[in-house]
Amino acid sequence: MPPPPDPPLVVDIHTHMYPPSYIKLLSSRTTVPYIYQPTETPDSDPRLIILASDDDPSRPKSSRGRPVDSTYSSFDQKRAFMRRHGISCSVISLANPWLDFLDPDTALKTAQDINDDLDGACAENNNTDSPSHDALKLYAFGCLPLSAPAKDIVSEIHRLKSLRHVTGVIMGTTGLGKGLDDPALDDVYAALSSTATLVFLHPHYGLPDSAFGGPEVVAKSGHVLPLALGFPLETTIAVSRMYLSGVFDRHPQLQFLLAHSGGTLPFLAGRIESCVAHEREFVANGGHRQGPQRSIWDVLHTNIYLDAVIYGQPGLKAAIEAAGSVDRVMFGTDHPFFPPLGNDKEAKWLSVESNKGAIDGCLPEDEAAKRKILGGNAIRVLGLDL
Ligand code: 5CU
Ligand code: ZN
Repeated sequence: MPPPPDPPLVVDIHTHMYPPSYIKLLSSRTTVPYIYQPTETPDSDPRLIILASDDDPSRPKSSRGRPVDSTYSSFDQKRAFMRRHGISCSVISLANPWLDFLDPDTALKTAQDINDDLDGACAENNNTDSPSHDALKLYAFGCLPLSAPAKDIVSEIHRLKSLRHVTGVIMGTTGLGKGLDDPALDDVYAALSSTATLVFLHPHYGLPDSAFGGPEVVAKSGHVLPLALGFPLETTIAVSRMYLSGVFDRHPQLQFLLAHSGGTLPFLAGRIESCVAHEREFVANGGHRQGPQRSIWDVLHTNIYLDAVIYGQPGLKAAIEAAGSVDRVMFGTDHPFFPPLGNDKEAKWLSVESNKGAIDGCLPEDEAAKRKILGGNAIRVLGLDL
């Protein structure tokens, strides 16, 4: 009998942290995004108030947003989570809203400090000479000072190449403030392309409350509407705008990894393609505007990777299909968001189990494909040394 195969290497490419320096920054603020330490109950966890809908003035601050405990900032807790779920390597990223809210003057220095902190923490973790070293590996996506002048953003993109444990960047959908189809981003896209820097695109702003019937309707189900629908649609709209405005025509080398399996893009790509083919505004159909030059499927298969953070088989099947192959989909957990809500501190996280379950369910007979999604693709694409 052949020996049983080694267990797959599991790499988590969607796992966040607010490093201690960032917690300090949020704690120093009183407007969104901010961290509120309840003074009335000093022993309770501080509150994380980062979404516009979190800051509901009809509620006391001590119950706005969500509790933010040490899982958000502790590397020990990250490792404990990895051990519990059989994760060999995590590519950590600053969680939303990154540095979008900073003054242009402070953005570059803050980004440099946070990126150095993340790289340093990964280096310390991965140091095999350290007495506390274990087999778990950490890498990071850096953050960009997007409110700073474009030249500073470009300089940080280049500097990040010298940080050994930084394997790409995370960013939101606002770009320089006007979205990712803003022509002013061309120098940034050129720098990302020329340095072969992978961009992990992640939502934060969702949709306005009015899309859901107003703030009263949103409040009735807490975070469900903004997170379940607002986040994925934000990603879908951002990438569709990039596509329609020709970003991928002008920058054919760009590489984006889309959070939450690309929102609804895998499901809607065919409809986008059809609407483009019938749009009279576009030159190809007799109009005056250039319109996208490439098929959206070509962009999906060449410029885009999708994470597997979709919590179910139908969504994951659509992601694999839209990505064009199992080679362009990567496992993630979204830790520390969506923690178990019971008292069992050792409980497995539903988010991890449902994402792993979807991979097993979609590819029941294909061990090689499962291994690619669980870790092989991340190792190859991000050049991880595991
Ligand atoms: O679903 C997610 O990715 C998240 C996230 O990253 N940040 C957040 O505030 N909620 C959910
Ligand atoms: Zn996330």
